[in-house]
Amino acid sequence: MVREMNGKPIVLKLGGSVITNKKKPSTPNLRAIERLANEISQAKISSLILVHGGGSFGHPVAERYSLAEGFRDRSQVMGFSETHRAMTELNSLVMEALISHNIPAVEVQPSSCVVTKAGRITNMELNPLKKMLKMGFVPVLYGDAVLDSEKGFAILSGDQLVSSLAITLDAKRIIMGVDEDGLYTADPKTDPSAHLIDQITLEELKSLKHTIEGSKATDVTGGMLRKIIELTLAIEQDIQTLIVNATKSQRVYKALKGEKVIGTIIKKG
Ligand code: IP8
Repeated sequence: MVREMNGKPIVLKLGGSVITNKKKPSTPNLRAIERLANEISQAKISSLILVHGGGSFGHPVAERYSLAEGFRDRSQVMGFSETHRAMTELNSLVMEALISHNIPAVEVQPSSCVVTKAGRITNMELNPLKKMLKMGFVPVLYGDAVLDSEKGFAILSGDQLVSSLAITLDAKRIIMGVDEDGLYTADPKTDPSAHLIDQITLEELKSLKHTIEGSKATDVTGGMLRKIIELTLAIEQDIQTLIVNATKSQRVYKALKGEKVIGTIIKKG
């Protein structure tokens, strides 16, 4: 009889800007990957799904071939292969670090198990992943180039994967490891009155979104908000989402353990 692990999974996203150097093409941040693998290992979570972003691996290649716009000409087919290859290259560095820290990680390639329609997931083969979780494995997914029933192909973000997996598998919570401390009331780089938000409801988030869009904020808030909007569907299902700075030591560890940590909690209400 095989012993099966139970409990709702935690879905952890490691942002591309955390695990790569976004300014240099195809440059991993090996120190960050190593430190995060150690934190994840120390946290000893019984049911965990990891998703990582593309950073300087997937994005520049996908952009060069305009993959996000869908199929237009044959040259993009090679671009699809190259984008996926760039992502598997980054993924193998993540896998190596996780396994060397004794985490039973197994990669799940989105390009092989997901189909989107106009960029949104419509089909995902989840049987192997569910079985992996039951057996105590840690499935590792990533943003990827995928086949799309309307556009030919699409770029599937890690954020959409996080939201979709959390809903389908009824996750305990979502942890978004990014390169900022959390959500701010305004852009902290340009507005001295900006402060970090500890907790926010979806309703409050909507009014914040208006403020920020109105003020044409830069990536610090605007980029983050776009990310959060992707997670709204999961939060609406009562899946608590926590944003933490994964570039800072012990934040992901504390978030995984459910300890008090600097960051932003987003709740349904
Ligand atoms: O960094 C996109 O994933 P993200 C991955 O989570 C690719 O947005 C292939 C560009």
